[in-house]
Amino acid sequence: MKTDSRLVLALDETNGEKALKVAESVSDMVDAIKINWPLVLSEGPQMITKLSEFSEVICDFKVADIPNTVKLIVENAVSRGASAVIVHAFTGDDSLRAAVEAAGDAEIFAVTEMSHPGAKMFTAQHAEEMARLGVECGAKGFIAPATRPDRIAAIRSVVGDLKILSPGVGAQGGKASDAIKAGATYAIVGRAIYGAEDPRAAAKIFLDDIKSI
Ligand code: OMP
Repeated sequence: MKTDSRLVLALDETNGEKALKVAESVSDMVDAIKINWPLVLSEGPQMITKLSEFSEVICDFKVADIPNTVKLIVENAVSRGASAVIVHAFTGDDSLRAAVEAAGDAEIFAVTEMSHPGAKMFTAQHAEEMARLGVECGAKGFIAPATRPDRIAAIRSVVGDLKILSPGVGAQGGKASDAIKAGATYAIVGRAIYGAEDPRAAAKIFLDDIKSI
């Protein structure tokens, strides 16, 4: 995945036509488009292939299952054109290794600490451990919260040069430049871009913020 703009669009728009319109309008401004269950359940997994025609696609399926099921999901996503798949790390080493193996040349990104307040109950308490496990198992990137930049810095100290993708920018209150300054490789932005009246103008605001560092 390129690191030109360091911005990733979280395309959780559930109307396929609108989603494609937003994606096309900002595809030259983002390094990747992240697709999650809302769009896949509304418009079908063929959205992965459609979007992959003009952007790298990250399948944010937060896979959390036994190794065989993880393998089947990751293989399917990659065969449809995904460049990366997001999986949970709390499932342990066997499931993580199965994901990495199934991904082949595509990348596996592992969730460490989530961005919402409830994350403090469980994922935050084991975030560094999960990041360490992800490194050992071959994950190429990690999800860490833009809502708590100090936690991005903590995860950065564990994962070395590997990628960190930070959601929670915009609608959840985080700031892209703060996340990047703390060590994120990419800031992930959803509603604040796809929900804006002019998604391209909205994306430009985040790009300018990142460039201001
Ligand atoms: P907005 O809050 O609309 O910017 O969207 C954030 C996107 O990032 C959504 O697709 C979330 O599912 C995703 N996300 C989080 O918000 N927090 C996390 O801890 C992890 C993710 C993720 O894995 O991308």
